[in-house]
Amino acid sequence: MTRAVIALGANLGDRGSTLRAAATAIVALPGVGPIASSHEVESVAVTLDGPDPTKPRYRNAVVVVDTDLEPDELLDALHGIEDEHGRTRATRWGDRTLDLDVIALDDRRIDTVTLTVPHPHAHERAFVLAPWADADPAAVLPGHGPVAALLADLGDDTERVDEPRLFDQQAAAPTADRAGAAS
Ligand code: PH2
Ligand code: MG
Ligand code: MG
Repeated sequence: MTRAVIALGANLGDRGSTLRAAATAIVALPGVGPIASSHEVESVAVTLDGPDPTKPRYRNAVVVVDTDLEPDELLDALHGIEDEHGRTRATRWGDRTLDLDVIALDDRRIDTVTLTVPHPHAHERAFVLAPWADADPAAVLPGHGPVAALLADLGDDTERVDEPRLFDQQAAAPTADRAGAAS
């Protein structure tokens, strides 16, 4: 069983509905179960040239799940959910209806042509760190340290959206209960 951290993002369409539908679809995948989820946050679109206030703003969120899928199986399943929401892949870092990124898989390190874990840019993106710390205040980004501390160093430029968490089920302490289970 692997604990997986998945970042969700959208800046086109009904972004909130899309993020909630995607979270529901993720935990409905065979071999995937919910652990924790964040509220939604909003932030300016970051492009290859830096933050761009002329682009539609993003909604982002994070879900933490347990899975017995292999990393490539999980990635394929996430791409399937992106496709169901009309995701196109024309421009790198272009506007998108739904983006699902694997941020961490326990403390595993993966570097293949299709998947790099931990996500190489997670530590420099408040729109990943803020919802991750919200879903799991004790989370640690392997190789970088506690997520809450990374966010404090970086500065949080995201705004919390006044909506419930993406799903109801919430383990009391997503990281702590994992450590306890392993010892
Ligand atoms: N995702 C990107 C590019 N830029 N900007 C924000 N605010 N949020 C994102 O999720 C995001 C982005 C590429 O995946
Ligand atoms: Mg992304
Ligand atoms: Mg992506």
